[in-house]
Amino acid sequence: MICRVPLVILSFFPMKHLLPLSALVLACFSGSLRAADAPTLLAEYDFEKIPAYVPNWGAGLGSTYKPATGWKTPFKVSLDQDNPHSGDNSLRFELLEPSDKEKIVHSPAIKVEPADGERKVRVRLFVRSTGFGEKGAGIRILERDEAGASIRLLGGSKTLIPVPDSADWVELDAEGVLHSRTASISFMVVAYTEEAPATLWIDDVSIELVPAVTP
Ligand SMILES: [Ca+2]
Repeated sequence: MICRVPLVILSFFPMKHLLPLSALVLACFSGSLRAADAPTLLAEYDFEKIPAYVPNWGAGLGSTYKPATGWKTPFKVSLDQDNPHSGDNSLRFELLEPSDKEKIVHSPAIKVEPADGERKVRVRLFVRSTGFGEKGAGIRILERDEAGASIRLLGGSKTLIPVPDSADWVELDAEGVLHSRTASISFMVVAYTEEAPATLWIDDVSIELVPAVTP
C-alpha cells in the first residue's frame, strides 16, 4: 500500500481540516503495518500461459537431472490440458515403466531473503494421483545456501507432505521453519514407488513466507 501525504499539502490546509487528514495518515500507517504482517508470496505456479516445455522446471532419476520435459522414459512430465485444477493446464507426472530409483520433478530455485528472526515457509498446492498407493509419492522442499549447495530438506524428513491416492483434486498444506543459512529453496514432487503405471497432477502451487508470531 503506497500512501503519502506530502507536508507541503498539509501546510495549506486550515486547522479544521487537519483532524480528518491526520486520521487518514493514521489509517495509512496501520494499513502498512497490516501489509507487513501479511504472508509474502515467494512463488506461485498455476502452469498457465507458459510454453509446453515448462521452462526452468527440472526432473531427475536417481542422480541424473534434465529439463522436466526432457524425459521420455521411465517417466514423463508435461502440461495437461485435460485435467486442470484451475485455468487450462496442470502439470502431469507419469510413471511409464517400473524403476527402483527416486523420480523427482522440481521447480526453479526460489530466492528467500535473509531475516533476523525465524523464517517460516508455507507450502500449498492441489494434487490428484492414481497408481501411487500409500506413501508412493510426496512433496519436499530442498533448502540451499548462498552458493547453491544443499543444506537440508524442510521439516527434516524426506517427505514434507505425503501425496494421498485421490482421483479428485485435494489441497495439501504444510509449514516449516527455514535453516538460518538458507538462501533459496526448490519445490519438489518425489515418486518413491517402483511400480508403473502411475500418474499424478499438481496445480496452483503457492509458497509463502509466513511472518513470525510476535507475543
Ligand atoms: Ca492451472
